[in-house]
Amino acid sequence: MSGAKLPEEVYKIAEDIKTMRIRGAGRIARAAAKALMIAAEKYQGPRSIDAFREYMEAAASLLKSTRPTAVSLPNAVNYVMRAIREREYETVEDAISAIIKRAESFIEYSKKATQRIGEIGSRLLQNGDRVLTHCNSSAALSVIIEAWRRGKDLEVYATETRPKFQGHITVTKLSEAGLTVTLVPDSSVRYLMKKLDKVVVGADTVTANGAVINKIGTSQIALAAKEHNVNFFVAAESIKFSPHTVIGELVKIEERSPLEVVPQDYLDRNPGIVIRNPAFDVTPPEYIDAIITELGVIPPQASIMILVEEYRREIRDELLRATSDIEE
Ligand code: RUB
Repeated sequence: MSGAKLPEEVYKIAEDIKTMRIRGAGRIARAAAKALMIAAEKYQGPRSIDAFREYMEAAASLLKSTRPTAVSLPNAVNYVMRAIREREYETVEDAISAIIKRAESFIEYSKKATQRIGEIGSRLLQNGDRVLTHCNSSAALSVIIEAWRRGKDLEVYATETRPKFQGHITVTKLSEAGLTVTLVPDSSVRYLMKKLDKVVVGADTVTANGAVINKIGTSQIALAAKEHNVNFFVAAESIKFSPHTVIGELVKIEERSPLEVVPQDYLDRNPGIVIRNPAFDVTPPEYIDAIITELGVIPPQASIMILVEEYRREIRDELLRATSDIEE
């Protein structure tokens, strides 16, 4: 054990992700990359590469443990950590700058990818469209806001997104950008669907078979959209695609505290009532018309192509890991 302690800022970012002060799969990923950068910059431990690696791996595990569902988090951490997992360095200083460089390039790529999704996805919206979005997704908002900037007059509906009300962030962002927006209860979606033209949502994880894991309630919206022949689009950067799912690994759905649903005194008064608070759900590919990525628009069934293109090495490692378990 190198013994070097992680800087306070790293614990703070980890805590902010856990408690959702930093939230949304893209922002979580960038915050994790930034935390690794800070950890590297502030390293005060022994000047041995092994000690530095051990210290950075501790930071990586801490960050990965904060929230379980968005694959953008481990993807970001693994992308940055590859700087020291796969290369040898003469000095700790060289290893530190390699981490910083990779973290910076990840953050820059991720921001540009969200912008590019807006440019690509804006073409899927038409003048006069009534568009519904759910929760608060930077990628989905990038599509809607870019379409509006390009002169398309849109009527936007946003769900409240109980229990954490991320829909309020969405309506504020849209109205600050100049759009007219209507906030609606989550339970009104099927009633309203007949008046809508398109749905655009984000993703926390996209699996190898094209299923999309996003904020709880997304799959109900997709179901209602299918019923009413309303296009259902997902906006997701390639960092949301999960290499683990290529070997059939299931995505863990986060269960959050009942206190996000009811106050403590309700729990105290009703000890016999169980409260569940699953934070995400799975929308099967059959309910999704297209996934808008920074690399282009794909049918969900083509998700494996993004994975093979972008995560070849991770997939190889996953397959090796899976078969070595069998051989043991
Ligand atoms: C956020 C959520 C968002 C995705 C995509 O959930 O489900 O739709 O993370 O967001 P939470 P983005 O609020 O629990 O983090 O496009 O910004 O990455």
